[in-house]
Amino acid sequence: MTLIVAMTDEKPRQRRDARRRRPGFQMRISTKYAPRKVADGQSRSCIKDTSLTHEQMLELYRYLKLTRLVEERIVNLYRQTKVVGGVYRSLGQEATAVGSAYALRADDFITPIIRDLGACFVKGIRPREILAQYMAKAWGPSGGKDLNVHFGYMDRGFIGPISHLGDMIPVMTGILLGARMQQKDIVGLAYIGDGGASTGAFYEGMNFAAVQRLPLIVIAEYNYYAYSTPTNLQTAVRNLAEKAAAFGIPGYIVDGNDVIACYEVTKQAVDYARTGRGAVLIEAKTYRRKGHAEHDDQRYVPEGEIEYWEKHNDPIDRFERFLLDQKVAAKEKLNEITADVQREIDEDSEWAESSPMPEPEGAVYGVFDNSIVPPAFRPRVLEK
Ligand SMILES: Cc1ncc(C[n+]2csc(CCOP(=O)(O)OP(=O)(O)O)c2C)c(N)n1
Ligand SMILES: [Mg+2]
Repeated sequence: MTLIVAMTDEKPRQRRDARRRRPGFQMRISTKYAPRKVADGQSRSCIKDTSLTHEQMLELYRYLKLTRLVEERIVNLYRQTKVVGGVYRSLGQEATAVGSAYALRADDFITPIIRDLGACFVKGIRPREILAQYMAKAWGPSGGKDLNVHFGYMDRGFIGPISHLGDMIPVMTGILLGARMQQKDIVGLAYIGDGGASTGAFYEGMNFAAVQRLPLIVIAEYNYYAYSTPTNLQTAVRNLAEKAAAFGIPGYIVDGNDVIACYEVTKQAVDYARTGRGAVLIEAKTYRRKGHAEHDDQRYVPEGEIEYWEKHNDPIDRFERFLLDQKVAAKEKLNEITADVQREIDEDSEWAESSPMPEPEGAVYGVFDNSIVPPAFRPRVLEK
Protein backbone atom coordinates (compact mmCIF):
# COMPACT_ATOMS: atom_id res chain seq x y z
CA MET A 1 0.00 0.00 0.00
CA THR A 2 1.26 3.44 -0.80
CA LEU A 3 0.32 6.80 0.55
CA ILE A 4 0.55 9.94 -1.47
CA VAL A 5 1.40 12.70 0.89
CA ALA A 6 -0.83 15.61 0.12
CA MET A 7 -0.69 18.97 1.79
CA THR A 8 -4.25 19.93 2.72
CA ASP A 9 -5.72 21.93 5.51
CA GLU A 10 -8.42 19.60 6.75
CA LYS A 11 -7.78 17.80 9.99
CA PRO A 12 -4.37 16.56 8.97
CA ARG A 13 -3.46 15.03 12.28
CA GLN A 14 -6.46 12.72 12.55
CA ARG A 15 -6.25 11.73 8.91
CA ARG A 16 -2.58 10.85 9.13
CA ASP A 17 -3.05 8.92 12.31
CA ALA A 18 -5.76 6.87 10.63
CA ARG A 19 -3.45 6.13 7.73
CA ARG A 20 -0.66 5.13 10.05
CA ARG A 21 -2.81 2.44 11.54
CA ARG A 22 -3.26 0.74 8.17
CA PRO A 23 -1.14 -2.38 7.73
CA GLY A 24 1.77 -2.23 5.31
CA PHE A 25 2.14 1.55 5.62
CA GLN A 26 4.61 2.81 3.09
CA MET A 27 5.20 6.40 2.20
CA ARG A 28 5.44 7.67 -1.32
CA ILE A 29 7.52 10.72 -1.87
CA SER A 30 6.36 13.78 -3.69
CA THR A 31 8.32 14.42 -6.87
CA LYS A 32 6.46 17.48 -8.10
CA TYR A 33 9.65 19.55 -7.91
CA ALA A 34 12.08 16.78 -8.85
CA PRO A 35 14.63 17.37 -11.62
CA ARG A 36 13.19 16.87 -15.08
CA LYS A 37 15.00 15.71 -18.19
CA VAL A 38 15.32 18.31 -20.89
CA ALA A 39 14.92 17.58 -24.58
CA ASP A 40 18.04 17.43 -26.72
CA GLY A 41 19.34 20.85 -27.56
CA GLN A 42 17.22 22.50 -24.87
CA SER A 43 18.77 24.28 -21.92
CA ARG A 44 17.59 23.97 -18.35
CA SER A 45 15.79 26.87 -16.73
CA CYS A 46 13.63 27.07 -13.58
CA ILE A 47 9.99 26.27 -12.84
CA LYS A 48 7.58 29.02 -13.78
CA ASP A 49 4.89 28.17 -11.26
CA THR A 50 5.86 30.56 -8.47
CA SER A 51 4.46 33.12 -6.11
CA LEU A 52 7.71 35.09 -6.01
CA THR A 53 7.61 38.70 -7.17
CA HIS A 54 10.17 40.05 -9.65
CA GLU A 55 11.80 41.98 -6.86
CA GLN A 56 12.17 38.82 -4.76
CA MET A 57 13.64 36.94 -7.72
CA LEU A 58 16.27 39.60 -8.16
CA GLU A 59 17.03 39.36 -4.47
CA LEU A 60 17.52 35.61 -4.91
CA TYR A 61 19.84 36.32 -7.83
CA ARG A 62 21.85 38.65 -5.63
CA TYR A 63 22.23 35.98 -2.93
CA LEU A 64 23.34 33.40 -5.51
CA LYS A 65 25.98 35.70 -6.93
CA LEU A 66 27.07 36.79 -3.47
CA THR A 67 27.61 33.17 -2.46
CA ARG A 68 29.63 32.27 -5.50
CA LEU A 69 31.75 35.40 -5.48
CA VAL A 70 32.44 35.34 -1.74
CA GLU A 71 33.65 31.76 -2.11
CA GLU A 72 35.87 32.82 -5.01
CA ARG A 73 37.32 35.54 -2.80
CA ILE A 74 37.96 33.04 -0.01
CA VAL A 75 39.84 30.78 -2.45
CA ASN A 76 41.86 33.78 -3.51
CA LEU A 77 42.76 34.54 0.13
CA TYR A 78 43.52 30.85 0.70
CA ARG A 79 46.05 30.88 -2.12
CA GLN A 80 47.68 33.87 -0.47
CA THR A 81 47.89 31.73 2.72
CA LYS A 82 45.66 34.17 4.57
CA VAL A 83 43.00 31.57 5.39
CA VAL A 84 43.36 29.35 8.45
CA GLY A 85 42.17 25.78 7.85
CA GLY A 86 40.27 24.37 4.87
CA VAL A 87 38.02 26.03 2.32
CA TYR A 88 34.71 24.33 1.56
CA ARG A 89 32.87 25.31 -1.58
CA SER A 90 29.24 25.08 -2.51
CA LEU A 91 29.99 25.60 -6.21
CA GLY A 92 27.04 24.23 -8.16
CA GLN A 93 24.87 23.84 -5.06
CA GLU A 94 24.13 27.49 -4.30
CA ALA A 95 20.44 27.30 -5.29
CA THR A 96 19.64 24.67 -2.66
CA ALA A 97 20.83 26.80 0.25
CA VAL A 98 19.57 30.15 -1.05
CA GLY A 99 16.15 29.01 -2.25
CA SER A 100 15.32 27.02 0.88
CA ALA A 101 16.46 29.64 3.41
CA TYR A 102 14.51 32.30 1.52
CA ALA A 103 11.28 30.55 2.51
CA LEU A 104 11.82 31.31 6.20
CA ARG A 105 10.51 34.06 8.40
CA ALA A 106 13.11 36.33 10.04
CA ASP A 107 12.61 34.74 13.47
CA ASP A 108 12.93 31.14 12.23
CA PHE A 109 16.08 29.16 12.98
CA ILE A 110 18.59 27.56 10.64
CA THR A 111 21.60 25.34 11.07
CA PRO A 112 23.67 25.11 7.89
CA ILE A 113 26.44 22.72 6.89
CA ILE A 114 29.62 23.64 5.03
CA ARG A 115 27.85 23.81 1.63
CA ASP A 116 25.24 26.31 2.78
CA LEU A 117 27.00 29.64 2.75
CA GLY A 118 24.10 30.99 0.69
CA ALA A 119 21.67 30.20 3.53
CA CYS A 120 23.90 32.14 5.94
CA PHE A 121 23.64 35.23 3.75
CA VAL A 122 19.88 34.91 3.44
CA LYS A 123 19.77 34.69 7.24
CA GLY A 124 21.50 38.05 7.47
CA ILE A 125 25.13 37.07 7.97
CA ARG A 126 27.36 39.57 6.18
CA PRO A 127 30.27 38.69 3.88
CA ARG A 128 32.69 40.50 6.22
CA GLU A 129 31.80 38.12 9.04
CA ILE A 130 32.50 35.08 6.86
CA LEU A 131 35.75 36.52 5.51
CA ALA A 132 37.06 37.45 8.98
CA GLN A 133 35.99 34.04 10.28
CA TYR A 134 37.88 32.20 7.52
CA MET A 135 41.01 34.19 8.36
CA ALA A 136 40.52 33.52 12.12
CA LYS A 137 40.56 37.25 12.80
CA ALA A 138 39.64 38.95 16.06
CA TRP A 139 36.71 40.78 14.48
CA GLY A 140 35.23 37.54 13.11
CA PRO A 141 32.11 36.18 14.81
CA SER A 142 34.01 33.58 16.81
CA GLY A 143 36.94 35.92 17.46
CA GLY A 144 39.35 33.46 15.85
CA LYS A 145 38.25 30.50 17.98
CA ASP A 146 36.72 28.57 15.10
CA LEU A 147 36.51 28.62 11.31
CA ASN A 148 34.16 28.85 8.30
CA VAL A 149 30.48 28.43 9.30
CA HIS A 150 31.32 27.28 12.83
CA PHE A 151 29.85 30.20 14.74
CA GLY A 152 26.40 31.08 15.94
CA TYR A 153 24.00 33.78 17.00
CA MET A 154 21.09 32.58 19.11
CA ASP A 155 19.42 35.98 18.85
CA ARG A 156 19.54 35.86 15.03
CA GLY A 157 18.27 32.27 14.80
CA PHE A 158 21.59 31.12 13.38
CA ILE A 159 22.98 27.96 14.91
CA GLY A 160 26.45 27.23 13.57
CA PRO A 161 27.17 23.55 13.08
CA ILE A 162 29.72 21.51 14.93
CA SER A 163 31.79 19.23 12.70
CA HIS A 164 30.18 15.99 13.81
CA LEU A 165 27.85 15.02 11.01
CA GLY A 166 24.21 14.59 11.96
CA ASP A 167 24.46 16.11 15.41
CA MET A 168 22.71 19.33 14.52
CA ILE A 169 19.46 17.47 13.81
CA PRO A 170 18.81 16.62 17.47
CA VAL A 171 20.07 20.08 18.47
CA MET A 172 17.53 21.78 16.21
CA THR A 173 14.88 19.37 17.45
CA GLY A 174 15.66 20.47 21.01
CA ILE A 175 15.47 24.13 20.02
CA LEU A 176 12.04 23.54 18.52
CA LEU A 177 10.81 21.68 21.57
CA GLY A 178 11.99 24.60 23.70
CA ALA A 179 10.26 27.06 21.37
CA ARG A 180 7.03 25.09 21.62
CA MET A 181 7.21 25.21 25.42
CA GLN A 182 7.61 28.98 25.12
CA GLN A 183 4.63 29.06 22.74
CA LYS A 184 6.64 30.44 19.84
CA ASP A 185 5.56 29.42 16.35
CA ILE A 186 9.01 29.32 14.78
CA VAL A 187 10.20 26.60 12.42
CA GLY A 188 13.72 25.19 12.23
CA LEU A 189 15.57 24.46 8.99
CA ALA A 190 18.47 22.03 9.27
CA TYR A 191 20.74 20.96 6.43
CA ILE A 192 22.38 17.57 6.12
CA GLY A 193 24.58 15.92 3.47
CA ASP A 194 23.99 12.51 1.92
CA GLY A 195 26.81 11.20 4.13
CA GLY A 196 25.43 12.89 7.24
CA ALA A 197 22.03 11.32 6.60
CA SER A 198 23.60 7.92 7.37
CA THR A 199 24.52 8.80 10.96
CA GLY A 200 22.73 7.62 14.07
CA ALA A 201 22.25 11.20 15.28
CA PHE A 202 20.27 12.01 12.13
CA TYR A 203 17.87 9.09 12.76
CA GLU A 204 17.39 9.83 16.44
CA GLY A 205 16.82 13.54 15.90
CA MET A 206 14.42 12.99 13.01
CA ASN A 207 12.50 10.34 14.90
CA PHE A 208 12.02 12.52 17.95
CA ALA A 209 10.98 15.53 15.87
CA ALA A 210 8.54 13.35 13.91
CA VAL A 211 6.87 11.76 16.91
CA GLN A 212 6.60 15.11 18.68
CA ARG A 213 5.35 16.75 15.45
CA LEU A 214 7.93 19.46 15.83
CA PRO A 215 8.24 22.01 13.01
CA LEU A 216 11.58 20.69 11.75
CA ILE A 217 12.42 20.89 8.06
CA VAL A 218 15.46 19.00 6.95
CA ILE A 219 17.10 19.62 3.60
CA ALA A 220 19.11 16.56 2.64
CA GLU A 221 21.64 17.52 -0.01
CA TYR A 222 22.25 14.69 -2.47
CA ASN A 223 25.44 15.98 -4.06
CA TYR A 224 26.89 12.60 -5.15
CA TYR A 225 29.77 12.45 -2.68
CA ALA A 226 30.71 12.36 0.98
CA TYR A 227 34.43 13.16 0.92
CA SER A 228 35.43 10.78 -1.92
CA THR A 229 32.71 8.18 -1.29
CA PRO A 230 29.94 8.09 -3.92
CA THR A 231 26.48 8.10 -2.35
CA ASN A 232 25.57 4.62 -3.61
CA LEU A 233 28.49 3.16 -1.66
CA GLN A 234 27.27 4.49 1.68
CA THR A 235 23.48 4.21 1.56
CA ALA A 236 21.22 1.62 -0.13
CA VAL A 237 18.35 4.03 -0.83
CA ARG A 238 18.15 5.60 -4.26
CA ASN A 239 16.57 8.76 -2.93
CA LEU A 240 17.34 10.23 0.47
CA ALA A 241 13.68 11.33 0.66
CA GLU A 242 12.72 7.64 1.02
CA LYS A 243 14.12 7.85 4.54
CA ALA A 244 11.03 9.89 5.47
CA ALA A 245 9.14 6.58 5.60
CA ALA A 246 11.25 5.55 8.60
CA PHE A 247 9.83 8.48 10.55
CA GLY A 248 6.28 8.62 9.17
CA ILE A 249 6.71 12.12 7.77
CA PRO A 250 6.30 13.63 4.29
CA GLY A 251 9.24 13.32 1.92
CA TYR A 252 9.92 15.51 -1.10
CA ILE A 253 12.42 15.47 -3.90
CA VAL A 254 13.39 18.79 -5.38
CA ASP A 255 15.69 19.87 -8.17
CA GLY A 256 18.39 21.41 -6.00
CA ASN A 257 19.77 23.44 -8.90
CA ASP A 258 16.47 25.21 -9.50
CA VAL A 259 16.35 28.06 -7.01
CA ILE A 260 12.63 28.67 -7.51
CA ALA A 261 11.73 25.00 -6.99
CA CYS A 262 13.85 24.97 -3.81
CA TYR A 263 12.00 28.02 -2.54
CA GLU A 264 8.54 26.70 -3.41
CA VAL A 265 8.97 23.25 -1.89
CA THR A 266 10.46 24.68 1.29
CA LYS A 267 7.69 27.25 1.52
CA GLN A 268 5.11 24.45 1.42
CA ALA A 269 7.00 22.57 4.08
CA VAL A 270 7.28 25.70 6.23
CA ASP A 271 3.52 26.28 6.06
CA TYR A 272 2.90 22.63 6.89
CA ALA A 273 5.30 22.64 9.84
CA ARG A 274 4.21 26.00 11.23
CA THR A 275 0.59 24.94 11.35
CA GLY A 276 1.43 22.11 13.73
CA ARG A 277 1.55 19.20 11.32
CA GLY A 278 5.12 18.21 12.06
CA ALA A 279 8.48 17.54 10.43
CA VAL A 280 9.28 17.33 6.71
CA LEU A 281 12.24 15.83 4.85
CA ILE A 282 13.22 17.44 1.56
CA GLU A 283 15.88 15.92 -0.63
CA ALA A 284 17.64 18.33 -2.96
CA LYS A 285 19.28 16.69 -5.99
CA THR A 286 22.41 18.62 -6.75
CA TYR A 287 26.11 18.11 -7.48
CA ARG A 288 29.31 19.04 -5.65
CA ARG A 289 31.54 20.44 -8.40
CA LYS A 290 34.52 20.97 -6.12
CA GLY A 291 36.27 18.46 -3.91
CA HIS A 292 35.43 18.01 -0.26
CA ALA A 293 37.69 20.99 0.41
CA GLU A 294 40.03 23.10 -1.65
CA HIS A 295 42.97 20.69 -1.16
CA ASP A 296 41.04 17.74 -2.68
CA ASP A 297 42.09 17.10 -6.29
CA GLN A 298 38.96 15.00 -7.07
CA ARG A 299 40.91 12.23 -8.78
CA TYR A 300 38.14 9.80 -7.80
CA VAL A 301 35.55 11.62 -9.96
CA PRO A 302 34.81 9.99 -13.35
CA GLU A 303 36.10 11.91 -16.33
CA GLY A 304 33.72 14.49 -17.74
CA GLU A 305 31.28 14.43 -14.80
CA ILE A 306 32.15 17.84 -13.38
CA GLU A 307 32.28 19.42 -16.82
CA TYR A 308 28.84 17.99 -17.61
CA TRP A 309 27.27 19.64 -14.58
CA GLU A 310 29.10 22.88 -15.18
CA LYS A 311 27.96 23.08 -18.78
CA HIS A 312 24.40 21.76 -18.47
CA ASN A 313 23.23 22.28 -14.91
CA ASP A 314 24.74 25.30 -13.29
CA PRO A 315 22.16 26.85 -10.93
CA ILE A 316 23.17 30.44 -11.63
CA ASP A 317 23.22 29.98 -15.42
CA ARG A 318 19.78 28.39 -15.19
CA PHE A 319 18.34 31.19 -13.12
CA GLU A 320 19.88 33.85 -15.36
CA ARG A 321 18.31 32.16 -18.37
CA PHE A 322 14.98 32.12 -16.55
CA LEU A 323 15.15 35.79 -15.57
CA LEU A 324 16.01 36.86 -19.11
CA ASP A 325 13.47 34.56 -20.84
CA GLN A 326 10.67 35.59 -18.48
CA LYS A 327 11.68 39.22 -18.89
CA VAL A 328 12.11 39.68 -15.17
CA ALA A 329 15.22 41.71 -15.91
CA ALA A 330 17.54 42.62 -18.76
CA LYS A 331 21.18 41.52 -18.85
CA GLU A 332 22.28 45.05 -17.83
CA LYS A 333 20.28 44.82 -14.62
CA LEU A 334 21.89 41.47 -13.75
CA ASN A 335 25.33 42.92 -14.47
CA GLU A 336 24.51 45.85 -12.23
CA ILE A 337 23.58 43.48 -9.38
CA THR A 338 26.80 41.53 -9.89
CA ALA A 339 28.89 44.71 -9.85
CA ASP A 340 27.19 45.79 -6.64
CA VAL A 341 27.91 42.39 -5.04
CA GLN A 342 31.53 42.68 -6.11
CA ARG A 343 31.77 46.12 -4.55
CA GLU A 344 30.39 44.82 -1.27
CA ILE A 345 32.87 41.93 -1.25
CA ASP A 346 35.82 44.25 -1.96
CA GLU A 347 34.79 46.52 0.88
CA ASP A 348 34.16 43.66 3.31
CA SER A 349 37.35 41.89 2.35
CA GLU A 350 39.35 45.02 3.11
CA TRP A 351 37.59 45.33 6.48
CA ALA A 352 38.28 41.68 7.35
CA GLU A 353 41.93 41.92 6.32
CA SER A 354 42.39 45.01 8.44
CA SER A 355 41.26 43.16 11.57
CA PRO A 356 43.97 42.17 14.03
CA MET A 357 44.53 38.56 14.97
CA PRO A 358 43.05 37.67 18.38
CA GLU A 359 44.97 38.13 21.61
CA PRO A 360 46.09 34.73 22.96
CA GLU A 361 44.36 35.32 26.33
CA GLY A 362 41.05 35.60 24.47
CA ALA A 363 41.10 31.83 24.05
CA VAL A 364 39.82 31.32 27.60
CA TYR A 365 36.84 33.64 27.19
CA GLY A 366 33.53 32.72 25.62
CA VAL A 367 34.16 29.02 26.12
CA PHE A 368 32.72 28.52 29.58
CA ASP A 369 30.50 30.84 31.57
CA ASN A 370 33.27 32.86 33.19
CA SER A 371 31.13 33.67 36.22
CA ILE A 372 31.11 29.99 37.16
CA VAL A 373 34.67 29.12 36.19
CA PRO A 374 36.34 27.19 39.04
CA PRO A 375 37.96 29.69 41.44
CA ALA A 376 41.36 28.08 40.95
CA PHE A 377 41.50 29.42 37.38
CA ARG A 378 40.26 32.90 38.05
CA PRO A 379 43.31 34.68 39.34
CA ARG A 380 45.53 33.12 36.75
CA VAL A 381 43.71 33.61 33.45
CA LEU A 382 40.39 35.34 33.77
CA GLU A 383 40.98 38.16 36.19
CA LYS A 384 44.47 39.13 35.19
C1 LIG B 1 30.14 11.65 12.55
C2 LIG B 1 31.19 12.08 11.58
N1 LIG B 1 31.80 11.17 10.80
C3 LIG B 1 32.75 11.54 9.93
C4 LIG B 1 33.11 12.86 9.83
C5 LIG B 1 34.19 13.29 8.84
N2 LIG B 1 33.57 13.98 7.71
C6 LIG B 1 33.50 15.32 7.66
S1 LIG B 1 32.68 15.87 6.30
C7 LIG B 1 32.45 14.30 5.75
C8 LIG B 1 31.71 14.05 4.47
C9 LIG B 1 30.35 14.66 4.49
O1 LIG B 1 29.62 14.30 3.36
P1 LIG B 1 28.14 14.72 3.20
O2 LIG B 1 27.40 14.51 4.45
O3 LIG B 1 27.64 14.05 1.98
O4 LIG B 1 28.23 16.30 2.99
P2 LIG B 1 28.95 17.09 1.81
O5 LIG B 1 30.36 17.33 2.22
O6 LIG B 1 28.84 16.28 0.57
O7 LIG B 1 28.19 18.37 1.72
C10 LIG B 1 32.98 13.37 6.62
C11 LIG B 1 32.93 11.90 6.44
C12 LIG B 1 32.48 13.80 10.67
N3 LIG B 1 32.76 15.10 10.63
N4 LIG B 1 31.50 13.38 11.52
MG1 LIG C 1 27.49 14.79 0.06
